[in-house]
Amino acid sequence: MAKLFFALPVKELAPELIAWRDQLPWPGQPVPQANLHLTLAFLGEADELTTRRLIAAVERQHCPPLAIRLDETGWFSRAKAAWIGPKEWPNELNVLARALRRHGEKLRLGNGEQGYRPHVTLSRKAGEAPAPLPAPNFLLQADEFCLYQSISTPDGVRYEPLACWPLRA
Ligand code: 3AM
Repeated sequence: MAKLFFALPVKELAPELIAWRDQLPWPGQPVPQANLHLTLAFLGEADELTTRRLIAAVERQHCPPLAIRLDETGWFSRAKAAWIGPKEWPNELNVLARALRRHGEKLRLGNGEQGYRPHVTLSRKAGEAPAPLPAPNFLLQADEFCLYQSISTPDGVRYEPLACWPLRA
């Protein structure tokens, strides 16, 4: 079994986000640079056959490249995750996230959550929200999305891309 989720990789922007976070009194335990991503859909545990079926189904998924401005911070109090995210975002991002969630649901994957709030988690175990100022201003230009496997190791969690698909106009 593999613990799966779809996300946009953050890639070139990741070092900038880390440098920005690390010069602030940011709450919680910092997420390592290699783990930064913008989740599209959480799928949970899947066996190998289901994973292969999911990858085959997603081949036909279409989405244009996405430009997402990360211009606010936030905090999920229950998950204790402090994040950076967009105030507004292209509707194509909602459409892609919903389509990927549905691909999962057809294979009985996912957690049934309906709402979607794009964000890049910068720390976990955060007991309070990050300060709203200084407001961030980064542009995430996404040209692909990936299916990731979440792997627990003695050094913490690691996310391994199993398959990626281009975002094309
Ligand atoms: O980086 P974020 O927080 O957006 O929070 C987990 C992380 O997303 C989320 O999946 C991503 C990779 O682990 N996640 C983990 N367990 C989850 C669950 N049960 C979950 N999201 C929803 N329900």
